[in-house]
Amino acid sequence: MRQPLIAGNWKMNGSKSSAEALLNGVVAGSGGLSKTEVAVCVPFPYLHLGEQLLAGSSVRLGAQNLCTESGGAFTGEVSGSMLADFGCRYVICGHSERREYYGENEASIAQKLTRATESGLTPILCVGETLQQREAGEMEPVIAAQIDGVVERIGIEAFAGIEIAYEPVWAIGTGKTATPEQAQAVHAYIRGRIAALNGSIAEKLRILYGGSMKPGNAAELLAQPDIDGGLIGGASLSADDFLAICLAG
Ligand code: 3PY
Repeated sequence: MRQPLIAGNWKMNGSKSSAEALLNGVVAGSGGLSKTEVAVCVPFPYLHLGEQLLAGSSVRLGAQNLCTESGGAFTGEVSGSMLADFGCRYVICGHSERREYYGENEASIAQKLTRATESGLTPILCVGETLQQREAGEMEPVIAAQIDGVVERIGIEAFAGIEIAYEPVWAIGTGKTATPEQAQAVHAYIRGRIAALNGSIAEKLRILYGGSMKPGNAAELLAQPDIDGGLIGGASLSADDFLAICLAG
């Protein structure tokens, strides 16, 4: 039995005061959420606030990125151990926005996954196809390459400490959502790909759905057998919407 994980991905949104209000709102509403694990992945400058305001609650703190290196002369970068120092449990790796705008690829993502687990963090590895790839019938080979390119670098055993998020790029920030059946089919494909290498890791692996998950569609998506939670973009910026999704899990 996999406990659902609902993780908010705030992206580059908010201010000190809105972050404070949102963190307080999530904590205030999280009391009754024993069935679902809840996390918020905040921008780096708000990690300290997150550490302080989430203390004593069951809501976990996460970040949205980390450096490929563990420390040293890498101006502007943030290491896994720094994130751990601020009480982070999770870190998102390889989000499609980072693949598209910052040139992340399987080699750099694999390094980030290693740095994250070395620092005691649980990475959330994002995979997903573009609309063009889906329409060209390339969804499966694209997802397979994203998974295999990491597995061949870090080994399948590392997936015992990793969460995967399937985020169809065409559903990110567009308001379009994969239907529960479309999402379930890809989640089952991902689990099958991992199962071919290690059945027990695949069985325990949490595969989250991301891509315009909101209160209105969360229950149906989360009811699918291979959907083990959500990585929530826009809807995680409202405590009420985010908590409604957490309750649907
Ligand atoms: C979205 O739902 O927009 C996301 O990108 C979640 O990571």
